[in-house]
Amino acid sequence: MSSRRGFLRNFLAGAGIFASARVLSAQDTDMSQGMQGMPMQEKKGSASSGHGRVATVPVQTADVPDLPFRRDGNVKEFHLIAEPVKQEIVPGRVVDLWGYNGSAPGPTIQVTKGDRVRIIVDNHLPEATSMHWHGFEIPSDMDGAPGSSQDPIAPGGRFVYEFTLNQEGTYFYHSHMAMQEMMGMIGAFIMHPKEAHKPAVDKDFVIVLQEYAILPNINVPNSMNMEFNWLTFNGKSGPATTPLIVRHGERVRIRLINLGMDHHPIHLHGHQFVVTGTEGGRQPESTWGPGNTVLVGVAQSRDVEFVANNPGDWMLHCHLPHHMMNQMSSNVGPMSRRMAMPAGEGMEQGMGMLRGGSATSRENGPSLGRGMGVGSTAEQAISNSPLKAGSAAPHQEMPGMQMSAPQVSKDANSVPGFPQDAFMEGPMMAMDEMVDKPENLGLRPGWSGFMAGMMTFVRVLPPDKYDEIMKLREKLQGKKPMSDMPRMEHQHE
Ligand SMILES: [Cu+2]
Repeated sequence: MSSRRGFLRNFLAGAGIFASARVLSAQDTDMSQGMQGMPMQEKKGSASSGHGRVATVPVQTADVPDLPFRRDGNVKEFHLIAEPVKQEIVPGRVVDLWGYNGSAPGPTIQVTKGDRVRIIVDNHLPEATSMHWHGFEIPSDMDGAPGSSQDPIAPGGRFVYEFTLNQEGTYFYHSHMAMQEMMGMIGAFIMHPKEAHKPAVDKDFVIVLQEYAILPNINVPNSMNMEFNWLTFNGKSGPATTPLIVRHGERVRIRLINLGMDHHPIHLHGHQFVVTGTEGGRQPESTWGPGNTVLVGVAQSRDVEFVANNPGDWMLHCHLPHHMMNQMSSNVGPMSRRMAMPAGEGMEQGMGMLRGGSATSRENGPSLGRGMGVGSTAEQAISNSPLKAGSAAPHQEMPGMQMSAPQVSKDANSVPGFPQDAFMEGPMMAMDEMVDKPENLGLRPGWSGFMAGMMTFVRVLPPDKYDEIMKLREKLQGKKPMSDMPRMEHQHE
């Protein structure tokens, strides 16, 4: 278990794994007032085994803070600031996104059905923005549709929204400016029921799915691109995503929210789940059927629930192969490849439209029909070609990465199809220590070499391992771990 030492070192060095914006998490805020006097619940076994009315548990959004609120009479007042954000999506890759309150996705808002809420939105962007409340049944002039329900919020401007919420489910807020959506501007807005749905869950997680097109030599997403090379869960790509930690036997809900250009089939290993909710709220139990992959379309949310009855470290990931990669482009480059033919140089070559030469000529060759965008620029003109001699371990100079040799057979270069365009999975990509944190404690050494893009774990742990991780997390965060927070008490107004 060398990982603990590495973790502490990273933590002390301010590795930024917990760098969580300028907002406090829910338990530091007014939310805690509602919990005073409630005993910390000793949770053994599943909440669903109880009977009678059960309060809800707050959601946990790994790597994303909760938005605190201020109470003003019977109104919960939130303050959202639209602004540029610097975000480290994997160690060493800091990108310039746009988000809210220092985070992209923005902080998670949690309210209870019946709440009156006021949300002050300040625009600190260099251009106008809008704030749309996706799926909310609220007055039209509160809808945040730019041009129709209100004027856009000017740079430096403010708009104050106020409404009463009589819905329950997994909702979200987002900029209604299309290009801003592709810069990160979305956040979860969870409307809890007054008492928990049955069967009640012990853990309730939120994952926001996003995607960005960020060329290797720049930090700003290209919001016009149609292809994406950075795929994130809660603003992090694997292996920097934070695993969801559950006790063996608990009932778990995972709320998935998607805002991007692609639909994501999210797959869980080792369990069957049921879809219990959509972006429109709770689904009746008669519609629940077993599955292990749920397609989360653009602008949709899906709630899945399961009993974590199978101990282990189970992958949870988008199943689109390209969404399990990082920095995806057909440029692995001269580091590991011999010079080869250029990739697609423009739209015509990218779409396979020939204007001159033959399909197999040096000028066209494998560049034909390879698509546009990230992988197609002539400056990064490398695609399928044999690996350089000795390139099995050419990367020792990359700091922090473990970089052991990939497993490649001696005659690999004679096998059609080898090497693949993007040969970037395996031990040479491992960086366990760089992404060390309590939630990763005890994972199999080298695990990080196989986690990229929209990938994380659901770790179903026996009580002692669970407690060990929670204690470590508590110590390092200096507060009660979210997962052991008491159930929410609701004000009935
Ligand atoms: Cu996907």
